Amino acid sequence: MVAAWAYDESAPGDQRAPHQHTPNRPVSLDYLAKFGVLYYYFPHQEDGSHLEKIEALCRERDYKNRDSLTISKEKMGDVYDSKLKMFFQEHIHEDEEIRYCLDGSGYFDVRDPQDKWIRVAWTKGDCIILPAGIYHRFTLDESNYAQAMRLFKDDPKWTPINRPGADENSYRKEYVEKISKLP
Ligand code: KMT
Ligand code: NI
Repeated sequence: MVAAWAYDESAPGDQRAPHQHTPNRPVSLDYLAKFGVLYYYFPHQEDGSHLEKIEALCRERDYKNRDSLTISKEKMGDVYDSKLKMFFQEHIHEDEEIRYCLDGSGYFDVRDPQDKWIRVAWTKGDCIILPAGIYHRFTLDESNYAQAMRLFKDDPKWTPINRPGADENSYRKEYVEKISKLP
């Protein structure tokens, strides 16, 4: 299941290492929800009932399209390194990013309202929703393998808009405005 913590920029290891402070500084799901990062857990069931829960979420939040993506050297071949590099560039989207973990694991890093990185461990059964306009990035962890179901609204705006360069984006501004009003 999901766990989140403050990301230690000075911790050793490359992007796939956990980068926890010593001692670790855990972050709660309630804190993430305050700035729009939502989390659902649909554990894998042999009878496939986890997929029905995803269907229900899609109806509730109006997600009409989906695909699945395997992130591994074996599946991606020549584009593996460049894709991973792209996922780890800090960026926003003009729509929600919804990712259900079908298998494997990875890390989503999200910027909190103080612009600090929070690392969210994402493993099989975890569904994370990032709001439009939040700065984030993704990396595999040391297992080097993840299979993601990507859920989209019907008109997906999936181009990553990298930082810097996204600060003036209207979806970014709208998001900043929203979090500036937090209690
Ligand atoms: C994104 O936009 O950051 C991604 O789609 C990451 C790959 S899906 C686990
Ligand atoms: Ni993204």
